[in-house]
Amino acid sequence: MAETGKVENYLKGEIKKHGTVCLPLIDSENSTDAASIAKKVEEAGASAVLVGGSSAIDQMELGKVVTDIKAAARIPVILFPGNVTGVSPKADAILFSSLLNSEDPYFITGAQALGALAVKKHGIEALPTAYIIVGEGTAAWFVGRARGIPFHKPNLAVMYSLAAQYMGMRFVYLEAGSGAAQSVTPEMVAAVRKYYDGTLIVGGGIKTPDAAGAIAKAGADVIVVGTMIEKDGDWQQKLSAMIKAMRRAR
Ligand code: 1GP
Repeated sequence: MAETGKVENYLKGEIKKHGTVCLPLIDSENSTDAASIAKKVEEAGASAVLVGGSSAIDQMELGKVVTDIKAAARIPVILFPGNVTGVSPKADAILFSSLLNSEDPYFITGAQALGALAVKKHGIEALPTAYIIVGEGTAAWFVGRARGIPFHKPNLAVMYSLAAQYMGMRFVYLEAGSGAAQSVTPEMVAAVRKYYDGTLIVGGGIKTPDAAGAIAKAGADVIVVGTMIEKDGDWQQKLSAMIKAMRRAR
């Protein structure tokens, strides 16, 4: 069995130090200036950057975004692939994810088999992740053919998360989807936290310090913030307030 790698150990250290950490998501399709965004998120206190998106398919663009971020910031770059096209050589790690509640085996094991050798060849550290989609109507839900877990059914998320743990997945990502009108509820996060022993990532629709604080308090180890960074001009201060709220919460 392979030992846990550098990025995983680094993340564990960050979580130990801060309680809940923030991984901002830079969408390789929508970011015109990934380097300056990465610098700003690093200054605001982010622990690493996620790069990807459920409908990102342009690998040249992705490669450029990863290279630009690496040149501008010191925090690790972690790929967040929506498909095999989400693998890119210069990244430090990848959320090697199985969309557990997809109805299409392609998103559970198919894309993973197709992408695995590229991950190996480029020496990217794989972080074994159960990707679980909550709610519906988002791009991740649509593209991944997910049977979204209803927001008010925390037990279903617990079942999937515990199954993920028993299958050896050291990360669970509860995803409401980018730009979701509603984020995963603190009740669902708390229910999963009670049973799941690995690193718990929560994302989708988290836009305010209060929302981030409540999810952190419920037991999220990592909070992903995407849309807030892409759209709002004055986002750096807001992100820094969200990160402070996460750290205070635990
Ligand atoms: C999406 O969870 C991430 O995959 C981030 O969501 O864009 O809504 O912050 P937002």
